[in-house]
Amino acid sequence: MNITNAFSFRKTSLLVALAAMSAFSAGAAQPAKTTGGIAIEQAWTRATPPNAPVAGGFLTIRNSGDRADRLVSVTSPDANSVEIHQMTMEDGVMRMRKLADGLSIDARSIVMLKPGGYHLMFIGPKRPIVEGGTVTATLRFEKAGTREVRFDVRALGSSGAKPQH
Ligand SMILES: [Cu+2]
Repeated sequence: MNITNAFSFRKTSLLVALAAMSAFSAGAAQPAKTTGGIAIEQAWTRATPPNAPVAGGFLTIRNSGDRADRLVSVTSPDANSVEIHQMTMEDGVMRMRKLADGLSIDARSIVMLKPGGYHLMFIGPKRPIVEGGTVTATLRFEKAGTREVRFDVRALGSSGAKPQH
């Protein structure tokens, strides 16, 4: 590349270099975070009353890769089990059902798990879930492998609908 080209393409080259550097450093430091293009954002749960049998888990799953993936299972040291649920309206009643085959994440898509939609269900919390605390879980994806996720506990609040299991 001669000097003129070097100057013309300096910005592009810089961007390419930065992209290469960030890809390299991310890959070197945190290989699990980039594999499969799956990233987890904004994980939270709600404080529960004492002895509540379940607690919802909400988060955003971003798939920046060009292949679909699937959230297949979730485990947590803070609950007896964790299920992947979908909330649906049946005969005018909000109901939750377990997604036995997990939750598919299309290539280059964002799936939000939120109140009233898809969510995680912490079954049998092993300790009180209190505001300001955290709940941890391991999400396992079919292709991207596992992700350790920390859910921030927000205030006990109503989202309106009282779902039935
Ligand atoms: Cu549920």
